[in-house]
Amino acid sequence: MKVAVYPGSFDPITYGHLDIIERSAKIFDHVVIAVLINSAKQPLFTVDEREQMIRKATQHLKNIEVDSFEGLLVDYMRKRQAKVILRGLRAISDFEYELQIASINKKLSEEVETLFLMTNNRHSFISSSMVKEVARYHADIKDLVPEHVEQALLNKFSHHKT
Ligand code: COD
Repeated sequence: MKVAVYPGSFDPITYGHLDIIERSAKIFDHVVIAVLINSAKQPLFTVDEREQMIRKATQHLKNIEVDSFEGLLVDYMRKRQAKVILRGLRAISDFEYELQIASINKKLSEEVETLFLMTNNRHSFISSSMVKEVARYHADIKDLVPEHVEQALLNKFSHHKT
């Protein structure tokens, strides 16, 4: 069985992430979306909230699993007996960061390969941080995230008036 792991912060999941997930679900038998538990970072959504939002956004896909992990990604890969890390590439600015992560992971685990999918042009400008910034000021984000994610963002920022 061809298994891939798509790791990330997903704070929150966007249409950009979802596009990568839908396309990879056609290539692999099983895709694990792995949310990083990072105590050093201050995410907007808890890991549970992020997992739930991803589950809802991917409920139309049969071969998707949503999980979370703490520590090194290569250790999680070993635990899941998976060899392919999936990542998405948007602009050139992503390349340097992604090359660094892929190189470190290769150094830590020779058997792991990182596979990149190019962003869909329609979603190339979408990032979780940009979505949060826009939602904070109550601007329209309906083309950027699924409806339930939009609602969750509106709830988080409901106290914030521009
Ligand atoms: N179109 C296409 N791809 C997109 C889009 C879009 N619009 N938006 C995001 N993506 C891609 C990103 O480029 C990325 O590849 C992926 O989706 C996930 O993005 P994020 O922002 O949710 O996740 P990151 O980049 O914060 O994830 C970082 C990791 C969790 C993978 C990394 O920090 C990690 O592995 N940490 C564990 C510790 C570890 O092993 N460290 C050593 C390696 S750094």
